[in-house]
Amino acid sequence: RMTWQSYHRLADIHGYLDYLAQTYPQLVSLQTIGSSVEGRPLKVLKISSGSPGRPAIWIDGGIHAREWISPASVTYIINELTENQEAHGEHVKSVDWYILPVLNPDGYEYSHRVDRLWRKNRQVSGHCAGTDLNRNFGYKWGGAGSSKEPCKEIYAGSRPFSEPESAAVSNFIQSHAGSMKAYVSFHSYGQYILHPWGYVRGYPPDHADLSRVGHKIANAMYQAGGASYTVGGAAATLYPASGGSDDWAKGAAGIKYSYTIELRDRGFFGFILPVQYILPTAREALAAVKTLASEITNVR
Ligand code: 0X9
Ligand code: ZN
Repeated sequence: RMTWQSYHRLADIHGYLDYLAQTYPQLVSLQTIGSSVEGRPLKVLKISSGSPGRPAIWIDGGIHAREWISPASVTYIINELTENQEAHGEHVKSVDWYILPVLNPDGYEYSHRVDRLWRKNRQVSGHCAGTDLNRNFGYKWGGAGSSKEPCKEIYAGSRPFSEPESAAVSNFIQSHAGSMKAYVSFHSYGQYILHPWGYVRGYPPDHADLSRVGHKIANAMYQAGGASYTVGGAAATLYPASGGSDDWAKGAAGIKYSYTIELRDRGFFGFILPVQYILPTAREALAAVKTLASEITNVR
């Protein structure tokens, strides 16, 4: 049903999640954590093979509509952690995984139907549509690299968590705050492993840990798919941008290992990544989250 030889529409992705929940009820459960502006469900898949109280990892994809490789890679991760779990070792089984493959379903569908390069959600503000969900999180909201102008690509929204998509993610993660040990958001493009901070060119106190694990992730990704990823602070490496989900996960939710991973490529195809790159890129994404799992469980 699901393949990684083409980019799928939202209904296919959601249908695949429903199928997994029905097929593996002992391992997989599906929760709708909220609705988008246009009323589409925000579906989080939980993968858990054991008792409660274990460390958890949050993964999201598709914050930005046009970054199609992100939901494609996140659904590949889901496939491997469910239908092929035996191939991936103990650390994968000792973590609770919470995975939201399409955080911005309205934008994702709009990018399929109308405008391939659409980035934001589909909230209407005056004569323009769309809030940049990666400027709408409530940590250092409204600062550098965001805009108050609704027509801009980096419009931060009318207030922190003004958007139902970002608010739902924040409420859900906050309700699992104690167990959540890592936050990963998949974007494209550029081949970067970015850690906080994004709002300023500075680093949290445990910068050395974030950097060390970031380099481990980069090595694993290179082994898995052959692409090189650059590791660094988001603002220092890319550009300052406030109100990002990664900064919120670190600064407000207190999740130690918080990363934004910009998947392939380095700009030759950019957002319009040809389908033959889906599988190698998705293998890199899987290697990234497995590295995090082994790090937070100390199982090799
Ligand atoms: O600008 C963004 O939101 C991300 N890059 S993208 O090209 N996918 O739009 C980078 C976000 C990095 N994190 C923060 N600045 N907090
Ligand atoms: Zn993005």
